[in-house]
Amino acid sequence: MPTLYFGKGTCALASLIALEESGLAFTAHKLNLANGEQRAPDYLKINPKGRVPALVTRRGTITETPAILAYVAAMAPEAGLAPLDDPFEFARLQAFNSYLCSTVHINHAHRPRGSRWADDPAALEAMKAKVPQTMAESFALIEETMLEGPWVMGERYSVADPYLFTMTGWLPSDGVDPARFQKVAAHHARMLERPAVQRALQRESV
Ligand SMILES: N[C@@H](CCC(=O)N[C@@H](CS)C(=O)NCC(=O)O)C(=O)O
Repeated sequence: MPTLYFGKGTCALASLIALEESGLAFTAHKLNLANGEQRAPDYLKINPKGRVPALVTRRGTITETPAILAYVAAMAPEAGLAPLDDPFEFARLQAFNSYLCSTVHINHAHRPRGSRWADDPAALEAMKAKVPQTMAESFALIEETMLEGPWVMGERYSVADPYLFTMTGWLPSDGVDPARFQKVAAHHARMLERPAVQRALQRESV
């Protein structure tokens, strides 16, 4: 049975929701990131990157959210979480998830994790100050050109939806009002109605 290592309020929520949606049996192990548990020697043996999520399977550990989401979808084809039989549609799904991972998440990280890129206090402040702008620009692009509705990929729910839901949840703390983006806000509300999302949020909160 796979084990997902996650932390509250992190990008690992997307993987947690996907696992809940998949119907696969899994266990979830919560790390306290504020206490630095992601850098504890035992966890670094699991994921030398010192980050969450990490999905431990009997064949080895998978890191990086888009990879975990694609793996979960492929391991549970009956759940229909990705267009596995259509290479073009699958590539579109991966393009969306890659954008969240490589651009939106990095925009966000400039607020709480600026020390990855600079030590100068003025540079750290400048990075933080830019986050409302970069997050809003990315979400405007998602709203206008990517989110088809009602789900990211149109009528078909996929693993892109928990990932978007997770990043939308970061907007208020990044200084962006989600209500500015009508489709994104409606998507977030729709996601909150799903039992799998509620179960994942419950796992985060205990
Ligand atoms: N590219 C990775 C990013 C993973 C990542 O940065 N996770 C954050 C939480 S959202 C983390 O573990 N941060 C802990 C730290 O930086 O110490 C992914 O998409 O899975």
